[in-house]
Amino acid sequence: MGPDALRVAGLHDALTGLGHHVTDLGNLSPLPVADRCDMPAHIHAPAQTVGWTQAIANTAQSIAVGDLPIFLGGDHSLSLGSVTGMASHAAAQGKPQFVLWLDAHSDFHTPSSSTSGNLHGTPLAYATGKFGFSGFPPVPNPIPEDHICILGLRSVDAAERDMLQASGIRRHDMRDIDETGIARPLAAFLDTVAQANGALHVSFDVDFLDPGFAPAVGTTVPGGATIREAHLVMEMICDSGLMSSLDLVELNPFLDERGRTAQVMVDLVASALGRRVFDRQTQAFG
Ligand code: 6HN
Ligand code: MN
Ligand code: MN
Ligand code: MN
Repeated sequence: MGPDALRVAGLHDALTGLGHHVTDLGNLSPLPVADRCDMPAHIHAPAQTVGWTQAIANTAQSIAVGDLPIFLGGDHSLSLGSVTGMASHAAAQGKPQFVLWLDAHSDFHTPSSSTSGNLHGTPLAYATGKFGFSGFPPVPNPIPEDHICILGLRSVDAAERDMLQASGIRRHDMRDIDETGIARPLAAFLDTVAQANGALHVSFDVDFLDPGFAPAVGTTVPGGATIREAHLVMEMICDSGLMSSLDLVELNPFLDERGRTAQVMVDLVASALGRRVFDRQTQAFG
């Protein structure tokens, strides 16, 4: 239902209104997989998630060079496919892949460290290719840890803490953002991506936002980013010209209030893809 809520909220028209040519590939289907899959017993829907991971990674790799795919969710487990698929896409062009993770959570579990059994808590760990994900497709182009930046953290499980601590992932919790503003850590990361001439995948989990502005997500955590902080992130990403792919994930329209979370997400994508009040350099409107 998440992708349809984004469609109904006007994602297509918002982007065509900015001069972009938009193709909706429709809803994907998971590739058929075995009934069972070699994963810990507490993991939910392991075989289906493997099928989705393969389907989404294949689609990501098939995107024409220069096109910018937006993966609409749905569960954040879709990023097992989108991130690894886009990393292969970048590798085919000789470009290093970078990932900006906008989320209250670090999503850095392995299937065995996850206590909830929900695979939406695992995509970043999978994308690094460093951990055991038996039953899942191998990761041909793992993302180096220092190519990953998480912004918005305020809920990290004990096992994730230990693994994150031992990793080179850049991470900024809400306190960092309160103290320095969100622009400073983001600008530093964008600068790293630019220096490396990298491809930038942005994974936007609705729960990055404060639930007061964005209630339509199952894993709300109070104390998140404001609408203005999120727009600034998207505007800076736009100005950088670096974004090559985007996930919009975890939108659950059953939890929304008259579609307002979906509308916020559409407006944020518009900011990432060129909507402006006026140009900062020329001061020209439009
Ligand atoms: N998300 N750490 C919790 C878990 O169940 O592993 C929450 C994960 C949330 C997942 O943000 O997409
Ligand atoms: Mn989920
Ligand atoms: Mn989250
Ligand atoms: Mn997430």
